[in-house]
Amino acid sequence: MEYDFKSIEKKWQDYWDEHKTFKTFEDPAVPDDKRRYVLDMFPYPSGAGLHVGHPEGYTATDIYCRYLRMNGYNVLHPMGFDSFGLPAENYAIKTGTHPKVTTERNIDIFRAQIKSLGFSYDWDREVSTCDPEYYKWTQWLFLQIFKKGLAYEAQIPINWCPSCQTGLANEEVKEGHCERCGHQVHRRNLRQWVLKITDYAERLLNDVDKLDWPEPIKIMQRNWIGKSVGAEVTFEIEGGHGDLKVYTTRPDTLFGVTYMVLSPEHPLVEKITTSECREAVREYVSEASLKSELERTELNKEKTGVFTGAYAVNPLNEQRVPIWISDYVLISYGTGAIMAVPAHDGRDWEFAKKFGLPIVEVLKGNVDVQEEVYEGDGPHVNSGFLDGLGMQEAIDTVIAWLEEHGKGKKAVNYKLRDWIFSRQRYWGEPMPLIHCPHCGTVPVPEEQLPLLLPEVKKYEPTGTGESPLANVEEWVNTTCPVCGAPARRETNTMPQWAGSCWYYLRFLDPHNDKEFAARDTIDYWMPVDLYVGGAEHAVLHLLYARFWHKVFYDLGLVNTDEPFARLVNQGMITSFAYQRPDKSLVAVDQVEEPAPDSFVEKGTGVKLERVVAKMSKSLKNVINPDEIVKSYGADSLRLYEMFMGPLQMSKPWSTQGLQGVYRFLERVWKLGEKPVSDGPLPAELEKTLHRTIKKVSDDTAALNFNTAISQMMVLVNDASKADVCYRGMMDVFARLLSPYAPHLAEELWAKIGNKPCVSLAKWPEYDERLTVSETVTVPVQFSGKVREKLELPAGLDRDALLAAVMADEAVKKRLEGKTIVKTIIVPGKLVNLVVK
Ligand code: ANZ
Ligand code: ZN
Ligand code: ZN
Repeated sequence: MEYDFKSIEKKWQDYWDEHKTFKTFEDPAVPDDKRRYVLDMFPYPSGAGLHVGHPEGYTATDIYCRYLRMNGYNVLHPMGFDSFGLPAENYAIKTGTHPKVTTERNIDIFRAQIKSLGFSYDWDREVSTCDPEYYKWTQWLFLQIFKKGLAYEAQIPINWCPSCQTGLANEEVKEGHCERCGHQVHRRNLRQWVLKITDYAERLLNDVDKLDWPEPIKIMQRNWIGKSVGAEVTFEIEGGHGDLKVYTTRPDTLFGVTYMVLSPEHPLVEKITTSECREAVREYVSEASLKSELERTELNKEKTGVFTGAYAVNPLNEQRVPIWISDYVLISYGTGAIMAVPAHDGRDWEFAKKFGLPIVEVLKGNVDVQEEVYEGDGPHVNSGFLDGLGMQEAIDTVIAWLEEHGKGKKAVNYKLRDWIFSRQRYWGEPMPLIHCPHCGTVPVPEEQLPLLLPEVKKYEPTGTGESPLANVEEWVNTTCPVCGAPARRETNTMPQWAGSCWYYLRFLDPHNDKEFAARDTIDYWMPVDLYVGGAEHAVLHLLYARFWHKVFYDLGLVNTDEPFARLVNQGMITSFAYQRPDKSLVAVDQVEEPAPDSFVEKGTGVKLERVVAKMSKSLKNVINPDEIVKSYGADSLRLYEMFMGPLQMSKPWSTQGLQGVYRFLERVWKLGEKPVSDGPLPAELEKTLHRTIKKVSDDTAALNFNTAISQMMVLVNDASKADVCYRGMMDVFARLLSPYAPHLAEELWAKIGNKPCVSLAKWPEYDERLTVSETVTVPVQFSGKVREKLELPAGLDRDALLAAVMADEAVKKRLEGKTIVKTIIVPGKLVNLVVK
């Protein structure tokens, strides 16, 4: 018989469904250290369907879950859909279909696609964030945050996308453009709801240290929070205009201050500007208001500014310094005003040069500060009582002096801003708040939740800055739940992040209609032991979810102060692309391969270079998982995506590689077709078998799936040499294969007469004495330079050797953030990785 993956896969998927094989219970008999919560970043069900990046992470967690289950763990492994948000709404507007309709349709497609891959989710726990049963609790949790005083309304300049006609969080603006639609973003004053994430800045920062997360993500979170330690210094403004406070990280440079700068939006600008300067200042302020924050702070940009005519007095030496305004000082950071030290700050230096302001050296470096800025350390000079001190010593000394004289104090600032939490859009959770003319803003009573999103005919943004909900009179007009007077509902909706801030908690108890999740289920499962997803969520989702979770912790709603103990980022699956000598790219269907590894353009015969690029429609190199499942089966897709390379690395798709994996599964199938023998295993095969159990166990536990697979290939190779299929071998191998290619494994398991199902069978054990093997030392080169020497089993073939090298921790470290462009392998002797 042929390897008929189609009917095998259907048969076992139906079996698992029917028997609810993967349904999970909070079994109290399972001890705490045998419970695991393994979570995927749930998908946003876009109209495009699943792409090959989704199954990568999902397969990884699925293998791990199946492995844990077979090792006696109680495993929670759920899946759901992040279904509110802008793309669905934009798509709906474009196609004239209600977002509810398109979202439901997309979810059905996604679910079917995910199910076709044989993942061991407990589907009874599926959630969808746009389901009223779900968002009832999003609203409830928001109200807890509101009642804790962590939500406030403010008129603030926000990022406004004129195309989406909505406000965007800073995190949704990429280089001045809307992350969703690419349109340039403007600044606009709007009434907004804001969450006080800054109240949690210090804890969000400190607790990063205790997370088992990839270092690059931890660094990004720290930088995003951006803690800065310095001082607030008070300067007196001449002419009885009061005080001017500045934030500086370098109070030690106070003797080098030669001017001050206010942000154009600073409230003192109006007050202190002299009549001679008024006109120029007004003009400058109005020009600055048109620029985005990004444009204003661009480093290379020529400095601009105007003098206000006013002077401040340096608290240390009583010197008069002119006060200017310039757009390189932002209103949103520190105090919105700075003391300028051109000798030792690059931006100030450029500004001083441009406007002919004096430059006074106060730290001795080896440069002439009139010619170039000096930002290094050194003994202080021209600095009175600070002379001779180094930077840190001087900072401490000045702060002590300032505090003693009431002229300033130590201060801490964060780059992190409060989180603008409202959107002027339709397709989101309505905010459960009511504006009463007598009582102010009051919560919708909890027993009235969910506050349903009203059905509307027009869900297009109004463009006025109000959400389309504002036009639904019968919904907006209500009565105040406190005093009964006529009142209006809040019409802003929540941002897409709201639903994904807590979905991992709803999975614990998805059908509970009394609470967002019963406390005992939270205590049973939390925190998430392993969270797998793309690195693109480094700061957005992961920071917001941590924030909400900490608030819940403070409210006594959850038992841990962090939601995700361990995080793994899957690498991106890229594709090959083909480049002409002028670096322009050629669509894949225009490429010919006259000889191995040589590529030319069809028609023209121009020589092409093969490069790695993101999959894109225009290059025709997008891989559709559905088609792969159709032609090769889910087991092949799963196995191939894991075999491509280490999970965390970015790797290019290769159809040849996929075919290689398919042939391997075919061999496995053929092995199972041989007559079954109950005889003892030949000695060599027995050794290979035990080595394989050990390697697959260790590698699977460490998420090194590619090397586990290559070891299974070694075993199948050895086992295929016999004319029979040894039951003793297949009984073990089916179990080892089961997490990876679960459908075929079930079939083989049944074929040798075992009762279903192998997915719940006990993981095999090995005899340590049978696993020792000869080893060789293999030098590993990076672009030709030997960087590591690895002890590896003798006799590995090219693929197995490469896989073993790539699984090494030291090698993985060196490869972080790099791409392998070429590999040179001499089995038993050398591996050279050419990296970029
Ligand atoms: C004097 C000085 C001298 C500064 C020196 C630096 C070097 P971080 O580390 O990012 O916190 N600054 C303060 N508020 C600002 C604002 N609203 N817009 C633009 N720049 C602002 O940077 C703090 C430093 O950035 C502060 O320290 C201030 O310049 C500037 F040799 O003060 B410094
Ligand atoms: Zn947009
Ligand atoms: Zn009222």
